Amino acid sequence: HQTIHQKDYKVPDYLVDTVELTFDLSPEDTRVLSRLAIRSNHDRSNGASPLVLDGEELTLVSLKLDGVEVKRDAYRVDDASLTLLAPPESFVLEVETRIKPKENSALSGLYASGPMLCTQCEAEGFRRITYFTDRPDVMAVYTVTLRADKASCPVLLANGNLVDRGDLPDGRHFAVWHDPFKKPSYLFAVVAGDLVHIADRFTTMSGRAVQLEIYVEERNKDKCEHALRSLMRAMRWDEEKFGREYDLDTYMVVAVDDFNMGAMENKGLNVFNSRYVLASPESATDDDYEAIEEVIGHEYFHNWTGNRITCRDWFQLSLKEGLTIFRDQEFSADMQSRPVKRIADVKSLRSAQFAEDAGPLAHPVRPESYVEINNFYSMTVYHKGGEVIRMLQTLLGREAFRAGMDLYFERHDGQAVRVDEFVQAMADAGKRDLSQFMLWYDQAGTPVLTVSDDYRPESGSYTLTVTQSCPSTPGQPEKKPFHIPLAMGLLDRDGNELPLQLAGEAAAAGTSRVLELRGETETFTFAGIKERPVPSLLRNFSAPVKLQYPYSDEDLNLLMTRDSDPFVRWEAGQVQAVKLIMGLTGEIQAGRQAQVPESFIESFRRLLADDSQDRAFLAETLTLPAESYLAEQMAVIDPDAIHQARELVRSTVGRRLWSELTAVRAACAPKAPYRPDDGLAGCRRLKNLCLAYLMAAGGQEAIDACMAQYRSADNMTDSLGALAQLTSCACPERDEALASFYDCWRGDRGVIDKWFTHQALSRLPDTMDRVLALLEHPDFDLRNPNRVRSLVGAFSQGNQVRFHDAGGRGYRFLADQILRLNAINPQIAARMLTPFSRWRRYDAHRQELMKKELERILAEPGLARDVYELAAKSL
Ligand code: HT7
Ligand code: ZN
Repeated sequence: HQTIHQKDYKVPDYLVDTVELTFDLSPEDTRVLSRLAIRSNHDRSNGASPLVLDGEELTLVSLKLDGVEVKRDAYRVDDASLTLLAPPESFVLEVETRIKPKENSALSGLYASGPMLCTQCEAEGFRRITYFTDRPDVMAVYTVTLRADKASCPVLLANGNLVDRGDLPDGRHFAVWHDPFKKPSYLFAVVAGDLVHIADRFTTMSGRAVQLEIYVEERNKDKCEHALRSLMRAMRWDEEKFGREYDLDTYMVVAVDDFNMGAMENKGLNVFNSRYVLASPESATDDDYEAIEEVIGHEYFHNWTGNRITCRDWFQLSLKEGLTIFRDQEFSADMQSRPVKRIADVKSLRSAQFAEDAGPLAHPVRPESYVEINNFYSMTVYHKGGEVIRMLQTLLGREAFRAGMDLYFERHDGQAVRVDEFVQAMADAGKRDLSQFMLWYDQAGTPVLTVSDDYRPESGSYTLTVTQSCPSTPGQPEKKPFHIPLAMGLLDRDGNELPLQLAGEAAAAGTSRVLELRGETETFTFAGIKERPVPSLLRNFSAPVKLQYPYSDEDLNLLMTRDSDPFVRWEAGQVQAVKLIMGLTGEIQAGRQAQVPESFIESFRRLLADDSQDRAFLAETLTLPAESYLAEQMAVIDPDAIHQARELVRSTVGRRLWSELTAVRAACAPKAPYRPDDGLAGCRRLKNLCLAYLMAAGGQEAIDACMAQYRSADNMTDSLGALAQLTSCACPERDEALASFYDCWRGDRGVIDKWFTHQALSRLPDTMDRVLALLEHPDFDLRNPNRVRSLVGAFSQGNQVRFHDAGGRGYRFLADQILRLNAINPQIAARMLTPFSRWRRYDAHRQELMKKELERILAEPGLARDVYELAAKSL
């Protein structure tokens, strides 16, 4: 398998101005006629370069150049390309190919999903539809004619505007679509099938009417309203926050059940995984509603950050993905609670991206090389990439950042550019030198900030010394210091925020400021400090770094109760919880009696008694760090000891605070029938967290409370809140609830996914057997990515203690499924490999077992590029 390097980028030898495609659609056998207007883009003084068109899994039927059949000795075809040996300066190429959508289980290119045909072209799926220069810097104007059977395929959609439609002989019909915007092939899309839609109109800020349409299968028609409303909110938000207006007359979203990722931002025709469209009050949780709004927003925001301005090459993927993640995070923060959203984003970054950055698959936000680009749709490119954009906003301030965005749009609209062009626009607008900042794109690894301080009462000066370091990552043994924004404040012992005046400054500049770190070690001296302060560091998680400062318990309590920054308040609680659980883990490993200290229980008691706090924020504060995050804190991960220690804390809290938890739960009980937008999602979260602690305490009373909630729930959040607890309880009610849940929801794919997931997440020792049995369940289907994620993904990525069972059954199970998936859907197979990439972090015995499975995978003949790359790099 070949490695592609960023440094080898060359401008394309040929450009394509227009693409005319005609599809004769049928699931078994689709004919694709492509008419390309091509012109040379290279120096031809020494002769014409060959034109290499990418193509995979295609049957070539005919090839004409300017209307004349191309002679057999003038071109070459292999299983990855079609090469014209010496094409003229400018010409029209007509290529006819045939493809088999129904056999396409990789879900890349044109494939069948339920009663429809749809496409997925990012990153390199267009070449599975027709021969083309399938790279993002070749942008063309597309006209697409779709022909299909009218009865089975009444809806025919493609990008842009519908310009013609009509009937054909033999019960067929056609539609012609034209997209006036130049676009790269990865944004091409068609959808054809028996679909219905709901619609509304949106009037843009300049007064243009846009038709919004959500397409689904008939049975889902009443589940689209939330997606449509979310889209309208996203459109308005982008106008208000970034001055960006939608540019076509229609915006279509189609929900499909078989989809490799979350959704796809194809110009004017988004294709969505149905889990990010469909919602009804009975069947969707509060989290589902939030996720739909976020993903709908994300794909919409791509229209400017990704589509109007796209990537020059795939190494620049974070140009569109990091920026669009940042935009969707800001959108969600404005739609709900900003602090709670920030905490959720930081939690997921620290659990998953930090782990990626610390392992064998670590790569920079802008990778230097890849074997399979699909493997780089990673937490690093997306979420660390989003943090990099956020740091720019923190460094420049909101106003200059917005000016930088405007300048970027003004300079590069219609172009395929690099990350450098984006950062240059920011540098110019903010009048800043951002050359050192670019290291965030090109150096992998999570920097560690070690902070120490020194207070001098005699001079009233307080000095912070910050040292940064970054561990080696594959191919990058040494790192240069990063340019890091460190947002901070200082608190006196009563929790008052102190004015911040750096030595040499004439006056204090507020009580919160951003210190800029550039060198390996930096010192900052504050003047006029009357007593030793407590530093409030990394406010709002201003940089994706690990922070080390020797806080005392007293400092943490002060920050937790008094700091003005909600992130720091929450984080102070997490630091305490991590300290506690890691201590208990050590005791358990040493075979000593572990006990939760009284002070911890008391702090939870105080929190539960405080009804002034936002309920969702309180729920976050009372949630213990995830086992995956705790694992990251250990030199050698011991999943059993971590699990036992965390469970000990949960059960102690449950037992000792039984009445407080019961009271808070009762106070959160619903007073009116459920509505997803009733503003009580935080209440439901807190209530279900209390129930989880009660269940951790054990006993029939908790089980009865769980069953009562399960039976009486009028919404999925509460129903699952109870079911999730019952699945980890060795009691007859567990099977009763699971059976009743299945009977109630069989046929609803999204809900049955949850049924699989919660069984896979069960903490009970028989989980592996249950998962193996579920593999044989008639509803399990390895060809459906959501189902694979719901069982195989949930078990191996969300159930540390059972997956890492020292007997190695979890590992064998995962390797078996990866090998089966390799032949069906390599992208999904590769995604399932993540847990194995962390093998070095475990004890020698588990290392040996995981390594053996990786070797077994690598020995498989016909291993897909996707799986090969990750397995080989992991070893
Ligand atoms: N830009 C989209 C990426 C995507 C994708 C990538 C590889 C394989 C399948 C895929 N489906 C969608 C999604 C997004 O970030 O918006
Ligand atoms: Zn995206």
